[in-house]
Amino acid sequence: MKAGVPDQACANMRWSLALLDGLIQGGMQRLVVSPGSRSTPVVLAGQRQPQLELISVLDERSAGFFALGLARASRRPVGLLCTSGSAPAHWLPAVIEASESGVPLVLLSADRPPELRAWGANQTIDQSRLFGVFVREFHDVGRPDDTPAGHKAMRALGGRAAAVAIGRRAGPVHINLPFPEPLVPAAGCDAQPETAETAGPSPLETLPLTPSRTLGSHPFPRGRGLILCGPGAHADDLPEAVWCCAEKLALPVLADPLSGLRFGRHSPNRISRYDSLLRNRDAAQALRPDWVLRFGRTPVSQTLTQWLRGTPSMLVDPAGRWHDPTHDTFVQVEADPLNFCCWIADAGLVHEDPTWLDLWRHCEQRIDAIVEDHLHEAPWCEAQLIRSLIRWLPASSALFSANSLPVRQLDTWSGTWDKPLRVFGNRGVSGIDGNLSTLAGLNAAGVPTLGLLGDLALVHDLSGLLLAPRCRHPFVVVNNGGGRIFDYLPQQGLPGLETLWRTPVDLELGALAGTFRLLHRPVSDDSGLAEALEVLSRDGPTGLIEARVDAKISQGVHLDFWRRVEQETILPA
Ligand SMILES: Cc1ncc(C[n+]2csc(CCOP(=O)(O)OP(=O)(O)O)c2C)c(N)n1
Repeated sequence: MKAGVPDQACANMRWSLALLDGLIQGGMQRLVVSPGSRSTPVVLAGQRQPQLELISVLDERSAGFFALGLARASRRPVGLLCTSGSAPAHWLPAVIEASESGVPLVLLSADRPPELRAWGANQTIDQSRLFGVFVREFHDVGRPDDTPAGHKAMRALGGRAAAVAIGRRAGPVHINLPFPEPLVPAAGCDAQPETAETAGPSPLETLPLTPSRTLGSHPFPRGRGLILCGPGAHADDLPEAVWCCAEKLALPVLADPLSGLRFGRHSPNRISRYDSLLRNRDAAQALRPDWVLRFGRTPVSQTLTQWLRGTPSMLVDPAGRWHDPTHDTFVQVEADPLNFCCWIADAGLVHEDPTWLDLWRHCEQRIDAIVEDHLHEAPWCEAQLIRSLIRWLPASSALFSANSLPVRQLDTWSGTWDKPLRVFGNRGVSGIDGNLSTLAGLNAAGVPTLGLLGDLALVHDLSGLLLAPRCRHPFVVVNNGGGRIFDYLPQQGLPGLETLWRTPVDLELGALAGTFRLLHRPVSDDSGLAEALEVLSRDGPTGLIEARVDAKISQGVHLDFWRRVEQETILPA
């Protein structure tokens, strides 16, 4: 091999080693291999895994049923490996049997890289979703990513595949592995399996657990922990269980705006200012936890997700979903969060450290104070708007936030309130589509909900205006000249920002509202807002409040605020 040319074959093998690491940690001890060329990187990786037995079977059909027998008897995930083309198709009858009888098989099909598919390359077919409904999960992993992050993702995938295969709905899992040539490494490729030391802190282990099954014997993380509640359709009684658990164990609870925990019963453990707080370097350093207990989906705050990257996390989800884009879950608990909270509060596994909670509380209060101070002077923008809307909303009513800046600004500015309020948002895929129609649906279901939408989100769902009369509260459209989120993203300096990303719309919102027989009030300060809320709630049909925000001024308010947080002393003296 020429000096300086990366050895693709060695990269393929390291990639495969990471996958096998995860599978072995998840309990796989045997891999049934049918001979072929494209699958070579996995065979070479398997030869270097002392804990893995490789068993060779020529005919893939027979290999499939043989693996089925191994898995049935051992009740462990058993791997199958073959080359590309018709080879994996021969597994199908065994896969069907495994699916119907819940036997844990992990199907590793080697493949050509994507650029060779559908171009007449030899022994190449479309292998994606080859086993249709007969596998619990299918993953097409793409070209090998020979970086630490790529290896971490592969290890996590191996752990997950094993966990799913033996999970509540046990059965086969299919992973398709495209390998570019060359497949046999040059001499000097020293790829080795990870050890506990070299693999880094995560994932230590990935298993589907229920408290009754294995958690009692599972090593619980040591040191300082925190609870993170992301967006989620949580049960109404979850907040109380989280507060009881957190208060008993002196753990801070980072409450996403859509978690259901920012509003309602006061708890000294409730933290909402993390997105701002973490912009201060000293605070971000001092507040770093050793472990995280997570409920719900990935939080709105990207700052938080990035900061937690690499921190071992315990993910609790009643349906066993894997909301873990940073691959840091070391144990995935398939359990009802409420039961889990009660269990962990009583299990005595967490060492209480009140100074840890005090530190978080101090920092939260510091940011509260900086917010008050900053907004006292700052020109009117979404920050004051959001706080005024929350203040105005009657207890037990609801707020729906559209995606893009509204939900992020809600995250930044809401703070916490003892008044019970429900907060909704479409964070499943974070679309700006259908936001007004969703708001109307919430209201039509009997939950009086105030909406907060960007101007593009409104335009995207114009026909939602037909449903707006079903709303029991006004809805607020932030008219700031298009998709202003891009002013905060790396695209902001690009030529064509205005026409290709920001895409401003010049809307006469009064006329638009009139066309749909909705009332309209333009506002640009708090007193105008108060009057509009009062008039639109009093006078029968609901209406559209147009919050006229100067995007440049608003961005100035936000950037100045973050700069202040960065520069001020946040930590206690
Ligand atoms: C259906 C859909 N299309 C495109 C996007 C990408 N996108 C995210 S934010 C955004 C701009 C939204 O602008 P606006 O609603 O005015 O909110 P602002 O950023 O100004 O707060 C776009 C186009 C998306 N999330 N969903």
